[in-house]
Amino acid sequence: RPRVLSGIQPTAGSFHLGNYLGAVRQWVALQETHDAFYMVVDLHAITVPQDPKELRANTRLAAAQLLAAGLDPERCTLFVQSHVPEHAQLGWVMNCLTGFGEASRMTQFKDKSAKQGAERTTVGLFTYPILQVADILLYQADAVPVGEDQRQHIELTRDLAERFNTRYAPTFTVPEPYIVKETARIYDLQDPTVKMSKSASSPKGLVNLLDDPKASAKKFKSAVTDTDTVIRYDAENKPGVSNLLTIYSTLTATSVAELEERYAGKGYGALKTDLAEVFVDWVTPFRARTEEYLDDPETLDSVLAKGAEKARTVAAETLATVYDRIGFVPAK
Ligand code: AQP
Repeated sequence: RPRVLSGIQPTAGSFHLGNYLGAVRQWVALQETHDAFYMVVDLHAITVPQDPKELRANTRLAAAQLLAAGLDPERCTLFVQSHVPEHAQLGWVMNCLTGFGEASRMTQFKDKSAKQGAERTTVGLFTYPILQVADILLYQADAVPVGEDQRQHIELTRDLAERFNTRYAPTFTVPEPYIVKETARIYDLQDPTVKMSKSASSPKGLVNLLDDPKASAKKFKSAVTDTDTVIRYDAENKPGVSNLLTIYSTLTATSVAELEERYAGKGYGALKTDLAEVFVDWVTPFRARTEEYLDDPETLDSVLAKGAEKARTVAAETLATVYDRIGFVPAK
């Protein structure tokens, strides 16, 4: 089976609809066909300040949401990044293989550091994509299911894998991004030209899965569309309606063409009200399942411990090969 690896940050507590449709949904499907490794990336979370209590709670909450979304520990390996020390170890090696200029070109860093200001930006945030490279290469992943915003980091991963393979000896699988075109970028409901994001979206534009479903329904009903009235997918000229059609289509497994037909002659109001209902129907059991996993932290922790054990077997083998190729003396 080909292997996939991906991760999600535990920073915000609740996942948002962009995280789910752009990434997690694909993770659930891929566990059926791939040898799948998924992790909660707590090491990445501390690139910005975290309250210790919240970080711990949010890490368990992220794992609970992944299980509620449909990850099955019998079908995939689910773990917490900091439980596998090889991530930080290979991360260092990758730091030493990356050019400063090369790292400086990462647009996500540029955006985030510009927003935070130089004083508050950590070196960790700067090297974040390089740790991500290590995350992926440790598992010899063939593909990395992510949203469009991560494409540049996967390109960096490919470059560094090839660099190491050329400089030392073929060691790493060079991974491909796995980006599902239709849901690669879910947009802010209030500003459908920017991606839905926990840090950049206005509260009204961001749909958090664990928020009160009634409040989320309201956000769909007041989503920004356009002055035209036709319900038609046209990402360029009608980004708001197109975003709603994408979300509707994915949550109900109905094609966009079918939705266009169903809503021919109807107004935006009907589409928004129906989508609000579709979302509430989907999210209500999701929230209940998340609660159930959270109510039993012992089981949750033991799922994560088992996952870490499985992950470490793979990660340790890769790291040992890397250390050997570099010329480190083996620890006897
Ligand atoms: N709007 C989106 N559309 C599609 N996919 C998205 N992802 C994030 N936003 C969208 C994908 O979600 C996965 C997990 O990403 P993360 O844990 O790194 O979260 P993030 O990218 O930090 O989430 P935000 O909301 O985008 O955070 P900020 O605002 O801090 O940048 C990834 O696969 C990502 O592509």
